[in-house]
Amino acid sequence: MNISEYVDGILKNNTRAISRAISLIENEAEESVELLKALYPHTGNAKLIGITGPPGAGKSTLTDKLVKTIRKTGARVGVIAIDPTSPFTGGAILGDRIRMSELAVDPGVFIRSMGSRGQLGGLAKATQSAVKVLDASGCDYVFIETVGVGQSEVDIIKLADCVLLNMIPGMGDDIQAIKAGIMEIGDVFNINKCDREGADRLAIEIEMMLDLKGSFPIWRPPITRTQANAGIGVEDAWGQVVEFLKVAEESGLLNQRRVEHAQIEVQNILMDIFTKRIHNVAKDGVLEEFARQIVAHETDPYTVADELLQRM
Ligand SMILES: Nc1nc2c(ncn2[C@@H]2O[C@H](COP(=O)(O)OP(=O)(O)OP(=O)(O)O)[C@@H](O)[C@H]2O)c(=O)[nH]1
Ligand SMILES: [Mg+2]
Repeated sequence: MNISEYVDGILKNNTRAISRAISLIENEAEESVELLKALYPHTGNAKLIGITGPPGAGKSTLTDKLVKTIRKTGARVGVIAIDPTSPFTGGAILGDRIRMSELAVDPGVFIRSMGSRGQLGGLAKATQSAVKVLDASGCDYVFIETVGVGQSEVDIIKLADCVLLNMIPGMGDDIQAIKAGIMEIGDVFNINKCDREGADRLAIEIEMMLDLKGSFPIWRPPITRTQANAGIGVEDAWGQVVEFLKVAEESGLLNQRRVEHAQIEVQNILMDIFTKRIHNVAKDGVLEEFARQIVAHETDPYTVADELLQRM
């Protein structure tokens, strides 16, 4: 497929073209940049919803139910699940596939899981690009599911238009750890597994945390409650997401966020370009030779850095 065939296929919501385009992005194929440039004018319609929370909180189950709720309105949905790096969750990924298999046959839904890459900013950049493909293909909503632990996951979730933070009762001290990272970025706090004890207590803790954070001139994150596996409370949780998006759009918050996200995107792209250039200029033993000279005090690291910069 050449670039215009890709673009054509994606705009026509051709599943194969979409899949292959996302693979190009994941593999950092050279054509992917041309493709993304060509797709950009066709993006901007989809709302990007980040779903995060601790491992096993029911993120995938909730996403599955949310997608079914949205599909009743006829809107089209994309889902990108970021594979957790932890080997312990390996089984859950398989679980996701089975759980979401009903959705997989719905032509109005596209589901894709993406693997974590080692590179700094690499996964966030790849995710942002994959979202563009789905956006251009006509999705009205794109979900990104990540486990809310680790900086790279938080970095991805920060790129969403709306963050739905999924918590569970009885997390005990875990909530402290989670607070530090992702509590800051929730637009809607959902307490899932409300069939378990401790939902009221968790709700009080979240409210207290929000009180400490101070004033919310535009939007105070509401707390919703679900029992995702039974489909209970899902419509209400979605209702709050929709309400947030409406408020964010009308107040200019959404646009402001997207401006911030575009800045991060450009920085990630630049970082990537420079990382590759550094890698290129330092290969074939060039860097090692300079390192020997540094250790022998024939030169110094700063002079070498200047010299290599000239060659980039
Ligand atoms: N009791 C109870 N179990 C639930 C509820 N929602 C989901 N589960 C179960 O919790 C388990 C984990 O659900 P997942 O949806 O895979 O959770 P996840 O957050 O996506 O998990 P990871 O992606 O591995 O972090 C599954 O066995 C679900 O059936 C709920 O409301 N109550
Ligand atoms: Mg999951």
